[in-house]
Amino acid sequence: MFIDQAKMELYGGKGGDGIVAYRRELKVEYGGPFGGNGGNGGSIIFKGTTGKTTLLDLKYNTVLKAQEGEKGKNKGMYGANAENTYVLVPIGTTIFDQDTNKVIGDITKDGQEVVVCKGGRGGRGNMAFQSNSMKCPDFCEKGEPGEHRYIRCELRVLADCGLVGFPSVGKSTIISAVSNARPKIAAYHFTTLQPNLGMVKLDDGRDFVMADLPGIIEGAHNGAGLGLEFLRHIERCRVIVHVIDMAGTEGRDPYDDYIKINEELKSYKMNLIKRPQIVVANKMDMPEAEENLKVFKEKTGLTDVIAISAYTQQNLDELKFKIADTLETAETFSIFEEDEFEVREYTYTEDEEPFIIELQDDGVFNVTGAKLKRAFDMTDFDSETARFRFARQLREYGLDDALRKRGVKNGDTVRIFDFEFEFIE
Ligand SMILES: Nc1nc2c(ncn2[C@@H]2O[C@H](COP(=O)(O)OP(=O)(O)OP(=O)(O)O)[C@@H](O)[C@H]2O)c(=O)[nH]1
Ligand SMILES: [Mg+2]
Repeated sequence: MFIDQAKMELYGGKGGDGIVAYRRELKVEYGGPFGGNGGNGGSIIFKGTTGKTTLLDLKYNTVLKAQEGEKGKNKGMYGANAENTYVLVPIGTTIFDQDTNKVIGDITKDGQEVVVCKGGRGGRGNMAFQSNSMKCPDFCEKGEPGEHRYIRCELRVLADCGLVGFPSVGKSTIISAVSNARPKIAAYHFTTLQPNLGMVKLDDGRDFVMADLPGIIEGAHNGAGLGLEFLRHIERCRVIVHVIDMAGTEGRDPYDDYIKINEELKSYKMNLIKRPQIVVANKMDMPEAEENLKVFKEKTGLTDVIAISAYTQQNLDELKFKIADTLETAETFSIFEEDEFEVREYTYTEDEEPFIIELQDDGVFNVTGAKLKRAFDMTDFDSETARFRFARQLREYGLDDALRKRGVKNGDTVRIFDFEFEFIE
């Protein structure tokens, strides 16, 4: 089964918790803190491979969780960092953030890696908090939670050129005549339901990848037939090979077909009509073809139409050379603009609000915010010292002042995630 879209929910691994421990050595007189840091949680990394051609595997693994970091250990030893989780995807896979629609990564090379969901940092053990002012800390940090995100993967085959045209014009016959690809060929429409790639090798040593694409019909850019699904696969092709049934089998009019397909290419979002296009007149073995080609050239004004018969394998070399030559000067491009990629910041900038205060209907002041959540999640509320430290962090962030400004008075209730407390001046 060919699957070229998949949605997933990803969880980066939580960092391991730090621990509280003390020195208990025979010859060390005053035992100090000795609890080590937790290990970092595993990240989820997508990696391109030539060994895959569809996103089928992702369909069965819609929720993925990376491993947690190991807890810190005694004697100041760090917990082990968790292994990263790798997801192998075919070349040509784009990973989008489902919430923002931004591109997280576009995989166009074998072995290319994209960190899609980061694991959390390990929490610090009590040894890490030792300082001149705090000789023996009795608290530790919990591991940072990993990222959580919803993503969407889309596959657009990576080929140098793509065969485009109405159904049954002979696209699959052409690719099987010039490359190692062996797609199904038949006299009914939409024989090809998925893109097939073939490697075309020339006698002069050049080679390129050709994609046999499913047939396009009028209105495809609006989703007619199998429309957009297929047009998407043309996006990465640097050269478009426009195939026309010059015999006009099934009562087709070659000129009409040519105009309609170009209309679709023009209407599709990437303005595919601007790509270098090679026009191929196929089925030239048929009696009507010669006359039709003459009329076609007159009507279009085109002079360099490549006339072939895929069936009797006529003139295929000319076609191969024409494609190879055109590819030499065709632009290479990224199909995404720079501003379509997400810009990630793992450290918070100075001016970002560390928290948001909202007065709720029940009279409680609710405090939320990404930075605050992180500090909250990493606090071990069982430890009194850790609780004090959290309170101090809040003061450093300026929460006290902000609450006062927001009109919080002595005795009012303030809620921070799961915790409620009374505001006391
Ligand atoms: N006479 C003749 N018939 C051809 C030629 N090329 C293809 N055909 C026939 O045209 C029919 C359709 O060929 P396909 O290669 O399956 O066409 P396609 O464009 O891939 O069609 P879809 O996959 O449905 O879009 C088959 O019956 C082929 O044998 C040719 O050069 N001459
Ligand atoms: Mg086909």
